[in-house]
Amino acid sequence: MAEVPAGPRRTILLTGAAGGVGTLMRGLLPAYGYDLRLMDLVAVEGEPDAVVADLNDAAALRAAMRGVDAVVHLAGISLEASFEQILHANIAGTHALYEAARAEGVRRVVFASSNHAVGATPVPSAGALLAASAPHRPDTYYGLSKCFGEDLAQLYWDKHGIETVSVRIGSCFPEPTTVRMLSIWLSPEDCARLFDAALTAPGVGHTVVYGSSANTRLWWDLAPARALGYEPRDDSERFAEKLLAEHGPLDPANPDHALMGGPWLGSPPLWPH
Ligand code: NAI
Ligand code: 15L
Repeated sequence: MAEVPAGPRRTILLTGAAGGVGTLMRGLLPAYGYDLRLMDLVAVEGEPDAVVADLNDAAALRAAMRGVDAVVHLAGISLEASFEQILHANIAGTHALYEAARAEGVRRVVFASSNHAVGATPVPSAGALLAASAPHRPDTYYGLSKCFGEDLAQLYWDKHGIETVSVRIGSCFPEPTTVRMLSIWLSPEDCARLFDAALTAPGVGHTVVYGSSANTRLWWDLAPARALGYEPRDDSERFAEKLLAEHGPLDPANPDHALMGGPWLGSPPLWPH
């Protein structure tokens, strides 16, 4: 259970509130002292006050942004799609979000980036950890949109002084369901801890961190996230025996296992050309 901080509650705009992570965060973030203003393209179950609008609806987004202390930006297409779909939701949509933040004087964004921004990077050899400073290496148009979002965040810090923590989330689900996820699982509770750290750490400028629990089979350097005050408490290892029995270990000779993003780069394509 989170310790509710002393002091006034803060109001956060949560985009993508109807989605998987949004639903988990709606349950967890209020205990950290946040009041949530919700927004999504689709209705949010049980939340009649949620703003139902496309990110590209500038007037609706500005109204939703007005008066909030910070934004947790989850909205967008969360898997591979056509370039046109990704362009609209993730690239134009994230630009619209930063424009609304600038116009409304909101100074802190937590951006849901993804491991697929570096998904074409080979899985690190045993014991090695990939740095957050590793070059972008997207495995999909989706991953490319997260590279764009990170660079956009850097631009809005350098040009407009809006701070962002870009969290390259691994797999944030109640449980890991593949052997790959044993390395990149971010438990919902650790996700809330990480978002809280990203919302409260002072002087972040634009910081890129990996979003993972303290997994025994971790692939990533969590030091930049820990520097924000993130202290992960979960480890996927308790699921390892069952998942390894079901799927077998990762095989570096299998192209679907060789890259951090899993099979997303590989053939056959995940979307029609
Ligand atoms: P999700 O697909 O369940 O939720 C995304 C939400 O965004 C949906 O409710 C959808 O209606 C909304 N949305 C889509 N296009 C929109 C638009 N144009 N305007 C307004 N809302 C729009 O995705 P999930 O799993 O909850 O992920 C949340 C965010 O975290 C996404 O940005 C995803 O790329 C990122 N992420 C998630 C990971 C995970 O393990 N769940 C891993 C890495 C990144
Ligand atoms: C992501 O970026 C996706 O949004 C999520 O649905 C998972 O597929 C995750 O990456 C992953 O790599 O497991």
